[in-house]
Amino acid sequence: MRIDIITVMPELLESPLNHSMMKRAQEKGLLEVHLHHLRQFAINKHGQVDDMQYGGGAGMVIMCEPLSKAIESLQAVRKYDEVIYLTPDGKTLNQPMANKLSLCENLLMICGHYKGIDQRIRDLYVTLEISIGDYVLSGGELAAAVLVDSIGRLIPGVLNDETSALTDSHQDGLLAPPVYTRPAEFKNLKVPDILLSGHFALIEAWRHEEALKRTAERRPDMIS
Ligand code: 6GU
Repeated sequence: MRIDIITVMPELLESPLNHSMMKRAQEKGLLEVHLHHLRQFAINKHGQVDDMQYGGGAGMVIMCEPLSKAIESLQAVRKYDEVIYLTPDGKTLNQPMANKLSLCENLLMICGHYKGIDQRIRDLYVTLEISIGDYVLSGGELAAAVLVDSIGRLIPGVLNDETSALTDSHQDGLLAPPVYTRPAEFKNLKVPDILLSGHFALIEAWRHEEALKRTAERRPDMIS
């Protein structure tokens, strides 16, 4: 998969995308992430990419011209499965959306900043608007990093144990059960006996039971 990201703050994306799992995905050649600085497409030599909003009100808006140039220069080279705008008024990201996007070949992501981007860019180019939750971030970059991570780890071959994404919280509509590692006893707290029993079928049944219990307690909204 190839992901192109247009941003005014590429620095905010560099570290999260170049460590851990996303680093491995890229080293394995399974994921390519290309950052594009919107300033390259500024309207003047001062590097201007934003302006005051029509109708008045505080906050700058990212202008049509630089964004349109950036988007069209990328679309001239390849066809994108989705042009995604990261915005708090988008569709809230969930696991089914990440699963679906992980099957794409080419994604283009646009990070807003300040008050956002001119509505006409959304009307003309954007095919999908995504929010990562009901709270406000200073810009779309951290949200884009979250989105790339949630998608990138699902690309076949990225995770070490390919089955492990299947047992994530949310992947089967339930929260994940508790997990334990050595030692078998820590500060008087014991690992549940069943996990030491070696009975794989019983262990799976226990895990399912714990997942149900945890989901019912913490996220009753997820139990239909
Ligand atoms: Cl995608 N952008 C911003 N600026 N804030 C957010 C968000 C996105 N998702 C949740 N809050």
